[in-house]
Parts: sequence; C-alpha cells; structure tokens
Amino acid sequence: LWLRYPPLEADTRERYRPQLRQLVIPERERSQTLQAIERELVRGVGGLLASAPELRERIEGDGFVLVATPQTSRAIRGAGLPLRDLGDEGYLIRSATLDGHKGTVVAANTERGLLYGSFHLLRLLQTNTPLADVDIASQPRIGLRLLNHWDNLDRTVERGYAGQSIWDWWNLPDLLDPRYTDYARANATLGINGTVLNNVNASADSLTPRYLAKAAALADVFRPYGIRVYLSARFSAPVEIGGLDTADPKNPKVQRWWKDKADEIYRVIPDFGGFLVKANSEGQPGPQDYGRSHAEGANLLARSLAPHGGVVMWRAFVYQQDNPEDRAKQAYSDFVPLDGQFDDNVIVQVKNGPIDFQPREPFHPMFGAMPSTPLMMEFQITKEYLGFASHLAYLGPMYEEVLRADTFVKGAGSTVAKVIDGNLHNHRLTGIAGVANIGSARDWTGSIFNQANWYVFGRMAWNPELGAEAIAREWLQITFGRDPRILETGLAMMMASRQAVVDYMTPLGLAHLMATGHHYGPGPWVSDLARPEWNPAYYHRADRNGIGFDRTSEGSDAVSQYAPAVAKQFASRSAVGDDLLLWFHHLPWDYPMPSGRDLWEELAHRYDRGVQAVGKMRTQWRSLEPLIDAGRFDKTARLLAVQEREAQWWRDASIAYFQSVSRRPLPEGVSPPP
Ligand code: GCW
Repeated sequence: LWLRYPPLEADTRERYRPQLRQLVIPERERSQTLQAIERELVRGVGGLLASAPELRERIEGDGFVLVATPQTSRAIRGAGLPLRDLGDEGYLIRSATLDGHKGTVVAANTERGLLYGSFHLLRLLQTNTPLADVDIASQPRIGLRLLNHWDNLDRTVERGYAGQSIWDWWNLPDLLDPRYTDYARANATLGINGTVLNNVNASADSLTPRYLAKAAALADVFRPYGIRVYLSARFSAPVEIGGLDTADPKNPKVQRWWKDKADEIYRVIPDFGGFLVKANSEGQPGPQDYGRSHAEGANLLARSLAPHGGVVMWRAFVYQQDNPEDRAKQAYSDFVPLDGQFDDNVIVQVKNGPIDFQPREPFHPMFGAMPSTPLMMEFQITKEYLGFASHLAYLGPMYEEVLRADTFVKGAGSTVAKVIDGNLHNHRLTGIAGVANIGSARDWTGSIFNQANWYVFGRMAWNPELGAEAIAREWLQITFGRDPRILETGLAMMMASRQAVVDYMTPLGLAHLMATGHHYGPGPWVSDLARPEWNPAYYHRADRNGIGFDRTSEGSDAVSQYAPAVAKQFASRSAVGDDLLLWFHHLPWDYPMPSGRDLWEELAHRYDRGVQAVGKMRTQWRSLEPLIDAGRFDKTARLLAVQEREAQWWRDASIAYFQSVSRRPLPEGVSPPP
C-alpha cells in the first residue's frame, strides 16, 4: 500500500536528514496511540531516509521533530500555537524554534490529531515536499469517515473482488492477524476513523456474544489508530437471536431487547460506534413489516445507543417490489416526508446516485432535500458495476463529480459536499462511507490501481474539496516513486480511466445494462426478470424509434425531485449535457447531437471511443516497463489486456444488440461486431 517507505533519492535524503535527526514524543509510555505514532515515524522516516531518527526525551539540538499536545509538552503549551480551532482531530505541522533549537512540530489538541499530523508529515516526505518553513493546519470537514465492509461471517464478501474477507472470524478473538494492524495503519494515514465490519445484508449472529467478542478484539487493535468499530444490525434480530415473536418497534419487549443488546455491546466495546442498517430493502426485514416508518425503525435502535453516545446510520437504498414508481424516485418518496422525525443520533446514509453505483449517475435527489436530517454519503469503492477488480478505473473523478455537484437548494454553491459536511443545513453529525474493496489478496484490493480508490476515498472523506487529480498525483508518487515519466503517464491513464468505462459500458447517461446478478459484462437484452426494475430493458427503453428513460414531466418526472434550477437543467435536452442525456430523456435515434452526429451514430462512436481509450492505456502502461518493478508491472499489464478484451466485448455486444433494435446501419468508422 502507501506504507512501503522505500528510500528516497540520495540527494533528497541528504536534504531531509538534518531536519529529521531526533524524534521527541513526550509521555509516549502512557499512550498506545503515541506508541503507534512512534513506531510509524521510526519506520517511515527510517525507510525513506534509510536511517532512523534518534528517539529523545527532550529537544537537544537542531533537527528535532516534536510530536505533542499542550498536555504532553511544556514547549507546546508555551509556543502560543493556534490550536483552538482545530477540534479533536485536527493538527498543525510547523517549523519552529523551541528552546533555542530549530525543528518541526506536529501539534494537536488530542493524540488522534497527532496521529493524523504524523502521517501527514510522512506524506510530505513521500511526495518530496520541502520541510523548511512548513506551515500546515488541517482538520477534517466530515465527522464520520467510514469504511463499510460487505463481509459475511463465512468470509465471503458481497461484491468483493480481492479474495476472502480479511476478518478471520473463525480464529478471532484469539488470533490477531498482523494485517489487522496494517489495516488500521493504512486507514489512519487517510484519516478514516471508523469501520463497519459486517455486510449490510446482515446476519443476526453478528450481535451474539460469540461474535461480539471477536468484534471487540478487532476494536482493541484499531483503537490506538483512532478507528472505531461499528456493526450492521439486522432489524429482525430480536426474533432471530432474541427469542421474541416480533421485531415491531412499538413493542416494549423489542425496545427492551435493543437496550439490553446495546448495553451488552458497550460492556465489551466501550467506544462502539453504532449500527448501520439496511431495512426494507431487497428483502431485508424492517419496520415497514409492522406498518412502521423508517424513522420509527431508526429511532428504536437510536434510543438504545443514545445513552452510550452511539449513532445509527440508516440506509436510504430502498425500492419496493411491485411499486410502479420509477426506481430512481422511490428513496426520495419514502424518506423526504420523514424529514424532522429522526432522533438526533440518526444519520441517513444515501448512495451517491438514485439507482445503484452505476459508472455515472446524477447526484441523488435526497441531497439537500431533507434540511432537518443529517445525510451521509455512501460511495462504492469496490467496483461492482465498473469491471470488478480487473478493470482499471480510478474513481476520484467520479467522487469529485458528485461532491461538487450543485443541488441549488439554497442557491448556487449548495454543493453535495456542503450537504454532507453539515454546512448547508447546520448539522453537527456528518459522515461519509465507502464500501470497501479490501480483501485478503496480497495487494489488498485485487490490483495495484484499485488501491488508489481506497486512497482517494479516504483523502476526500477528510476534505471533500480536494481534487481527484492532485490525489492521483500524490498516490502515484507514493506508490511508484517520483520519476516524472511515471507521474505524467500514470496520471493520464488514471484520469481517463473512469470515462473510458462509462463509454464502453453505459455511454450518454445509460445505466444498469450489466448482466444479471453478478453485474459483470454486458446484458442490455435482458428483459424477462421477475422484478421489472432489475431488467436492463427497464433502464434503456430502446425500441425501433429511440432510446433513453424519460424522466421529465412527460415521463416519470424524476426531475421534479431536484431543486427548480437543477430540474430545469435536467429536463432540458440541450442543457442536460451528453453525460446524462439518456438518463433523463427518451430520444429518437436520429436526434441531432452537439457533435454533428445523430444519436445512434454518437452511441456507437462512444462505445468505440471507450475501447480505444483502453487500448491507449495499455500502450501507455507498456512504455513504463523499464521504470516499474516486474511484479507490479506485469500484473497491471495483464489486467489491462483483460480490460481491453472486455471493453471490446461490451462494445460489440452492446452495438449488436442496439442495432438489432434500431435497425440502423453501422456508422462510418465503427468496425462491425464479429
Ligand atoms: O449494489 C447493490 C448490490 C447488492 C447490495 C445492495 C445494497 C449489499 O448489488 O449486493 O447489497 O446494492 O447496497 O444494499
């Protein structure tokens, strides 16, 4: 991962060495977090500079790094540093002269702040940033920065493509795989401060004493790294493991059961974060089974956790069987009327788009639409609909696109980022979650480039205004070294990769055309599944005359769920833009596109363009062979070959299918499917 710390170039090492001679971490013997910081700095600086700093009890000369809070260091207390506004996770990194010596301080109000500041210091070295006159203040914009593991107790991972779950439930709590510590280190580098251990399609067993002991053992490993453990809770647990005959939120016995369960959890995990819940969604049990609302269900659990300071993250990913309403509208219809009914320690977790982690979707209309309810973002890091672990797709541009999207609910500038960081509607409870792509694969994520998606998620969770490109650059430097050729070429590949996937899978705002169930490979022809909204045909609506989903007022009117300015833009064929055109509009095949082509020609052209983009990525990667170690070079090269073959498969199958419907000739320049 990004913790390899290989030696920097010799001249750079020489430049840094005098600045990093001594490491001073007062009172570290009293704190596991401070010890973790010490281990990391010794290892990191030692690796990068090929010589470890000396550990000192106090500043003894120039070139010190002092890592301390006002409580642990008199020098920090006296230095008059502006720590007040940094909260309990922020930090300062500054050049300073203390006790007559020149050095660098990492200062914070808390040890967690020191942890994040120390990792930032290492990142400065990893990216060759000069330390002289360094002056950095940073604090997270979002409170809960979480990974969601869709890991089952049998170690399978739903939508996981990097091997088995890293949680070895069988051997926990007795065996503590060193990977758990590495996992915590990697996450702490990014500022991730919580993890939901088990799948949202939850087994009630995760709440039994046996499994709580296992979760507690993980929590103990993670705690020094500022990471709290959360669990997905199954709504029917009182029936399944509690012996009750109902899970109705209004039933006092059910309420008692959850209270007792929460008390039991906090006895073994005193800093337990709370519950994540998928209810009344895709067959999961929930409050609606008893005629109760999502708010009543969420509050039931929230009240059991409240005395302990825990939160409920209640997912808004709902769509009902036999509900004729456009699937893209259903979550909003269910939840927005409940605004104001959720307890203070409930936060509603909303996927980035209204359908389901497609290569491109408009932002979810719930963002901004529930001013009295904190909403958190759910991104998918694992690439369920973007070619699993085998296709290279850097998700930074997608996250950026969503976070920067303007909801206009309070006029221009009401971005999704400002909804989830609490700014727009003054919420203190804020959060962002990423569905993890981590497994027990040797490279953690199934490919080297997938590591970048974990990385960019974490960096944007800390600061949703960071740019995808800047983060890609940082990751490339840390991962492959600082050769400008790698940087330039790697950056070009990464930044083009997500659009390439969009083009060869679902161009022009199409969505959900993947094959049934596993979602790998094309299946636009599927139209006979029991639930209409699972069929690709439900989404593309292609026939002899045209293609696309009319979501204007003439059609499903999904546009009306957005603020008027956005609704107006989405409802306009010309203003919506190519990227979301067929998401919102059903258009004739000969519809004239801005490119001068008609819609049919443009569609075929986009499929083709996607394949070509992957071809280009392959060539670009090949040019880096002399610069990259054989193992990582070869695996990536082989995966890119798979991706090119499969991009071609997507292109050919999709063009063949849509042509069978449109019955139009293949546009010039587009080679026919075999
Ligand atoms: O993306 C879909 C997946 C399901 C998943 C569901 C959800 C965990 O296909 O595997 O279930 O969404 O987010 O709940």
